[in-house]
Amino acid sequence: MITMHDIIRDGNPTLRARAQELTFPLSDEEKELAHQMMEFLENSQDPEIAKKYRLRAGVGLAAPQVNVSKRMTAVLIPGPDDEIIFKHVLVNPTIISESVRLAGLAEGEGCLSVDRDIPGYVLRHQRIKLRWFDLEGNEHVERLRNYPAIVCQHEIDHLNGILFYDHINKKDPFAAPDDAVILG
Ligand code: SB7
Ligand code: NI
Repeated sequence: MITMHDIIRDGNPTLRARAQELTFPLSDEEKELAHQMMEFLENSQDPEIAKKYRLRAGVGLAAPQVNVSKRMTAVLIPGPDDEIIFKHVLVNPTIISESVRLAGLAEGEGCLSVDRDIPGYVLRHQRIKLRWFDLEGNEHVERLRNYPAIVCQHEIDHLNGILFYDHINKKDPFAAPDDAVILG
């Protein structure tokens, strides 16, 4: 299983590289990694398992974070009472279109690969149209907004060597356009 020991931290050059596209069919190793990444998210969101293995809770994990420079990321967004809002492994994800309007989390963002808290708004597109492939090579297209859109943009950034704090305004970390949506 993947634990915090497998997750590389800011400073490791893999986190700043552009990850490679995958080709289909995926290898058994690539499929196994995808399952392991999703299992990490499930474990990290289970209070007992997370406590036992000292996992930080995560809603996403990108392959470069486990030192695999490939364009694959797992996303698991839980909703209220055991509902699941979004659960997919995204292979070769791309944003086809995006809103001009921006959105950010009131609390800012964090990252399993960044061990310190960095305050400030990370403003991202409030709405995106996302295209990706599943493990079998089937194409998916979905429109996302607000939190799920933010998480997917954080993950796709990892595939491009970008970390959340790159987006924070250095002079005024909480500056935002008047029409930006700040999500409580
Ligand atoms: C807040 C947290 C995340 C995404 C967007 C806002 C995910 C944190 C876990 N990760 O480091 C995944 O890359
Ligand atoms: Ni991250």
